[in-house]
Amino acid sequence: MSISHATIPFRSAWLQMYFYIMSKAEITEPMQVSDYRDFDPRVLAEIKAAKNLRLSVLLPALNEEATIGNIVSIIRKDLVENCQLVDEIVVADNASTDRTSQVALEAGATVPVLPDNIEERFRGKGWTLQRGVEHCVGDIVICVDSDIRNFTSRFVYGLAGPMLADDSVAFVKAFYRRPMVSGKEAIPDFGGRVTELTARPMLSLFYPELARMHQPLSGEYAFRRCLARTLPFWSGYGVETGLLIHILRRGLLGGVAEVNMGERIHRNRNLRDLGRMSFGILKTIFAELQADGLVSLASQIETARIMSTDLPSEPADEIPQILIPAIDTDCPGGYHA
Ligand SMILES: Nc1nc2c(ncn2[C@@H]2O[C@H](COP(=O)(O)OP(=O)(O)O)[C@@H](O)[C@H]2O)c(=O)[nH]1
Ligand SMILES: [Mg+2]
Repeated sequence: MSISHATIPFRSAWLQMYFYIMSKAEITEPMQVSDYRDFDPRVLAEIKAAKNLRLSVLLPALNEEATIGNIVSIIRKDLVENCQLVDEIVVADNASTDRTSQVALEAGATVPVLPDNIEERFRGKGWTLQRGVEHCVGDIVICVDSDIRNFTSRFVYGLAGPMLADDSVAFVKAFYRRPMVSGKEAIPDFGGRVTELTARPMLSLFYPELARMHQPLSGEYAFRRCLARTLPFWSGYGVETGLLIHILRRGLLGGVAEVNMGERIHRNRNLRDLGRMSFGILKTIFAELQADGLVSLASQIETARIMSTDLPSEPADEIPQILIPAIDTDCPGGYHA
């Protein structure tokens, strides 16, 4: 059958409309949302065994001796000894100067020596996490921040739940209520300032699918290891934002699920620290926007953060950050970098 010339533009217009509708469908399609209470760790351990999968917990840590021991001990007791959901607990210690490594080892974690493969100024949270991923042997890797004060094993089995229940889920993100704790006082819903004042407005402007997520910056998430190994990692604070943008760009948002963890309390930072974090996240988003061709900057952006109190003669606050390439370009799970 011959196709008349007249039908070609007609067909491509329909195709364009189809792709337009499909791209909008991805935007409006709500993400799969569950609650940690939907899952029972013993049942999950059975599913994991039946599917012949292994599960790693990865805890990035920088000077967390106050909380890391408790977190590792709870995971060991609840999810290694009481049921065999977790196969390894890896603490990626970013050259802590306190007893983080010793405490983690004593509590039963593996603490690999991280390689000396990058300039020291780029060894931030993202670099630490990616080095941890490189070490993990599990088919599923569950990342959990190690400064959580109200930690229970729900943070681990809650994230494992959607992944074990549904083979098409490749990335699971935690969300929670975030009180701000000061001394003995807890102010409800005052945490998450960088999320609401920096990340969400920027994501709303440029990546609305991600702005709809409950907690795009949460430090607790699970991925299939082969996906984690084919994603690039921003070396510092932009790591969570960058991972989501790369997942979106690769058309994998349909494999993302969210899980409600109730309430999470961690170390609340002062405004100066939150400003540094916001600066890092803004730099990440601008770099990704340029890569997506969504903005084009006429000149190089500044690399240092300036405070109103800084004198012109003082060195500005450098917040170095680079995008570290993926560990692998390809993986058997079908994710291609
Ligand atoms: N800030 C920071 N945290 C790191 C680094 N390496 C590992 N981490 C760990 O990353 C997690 C999140 O860091 P945190 O400062 O609490 O970030 P926040 O929760 O976004 O305020 C914690 O478990 C840190 O110990 C690093 O170089 N800088
Ligand atoms: Mg924290």
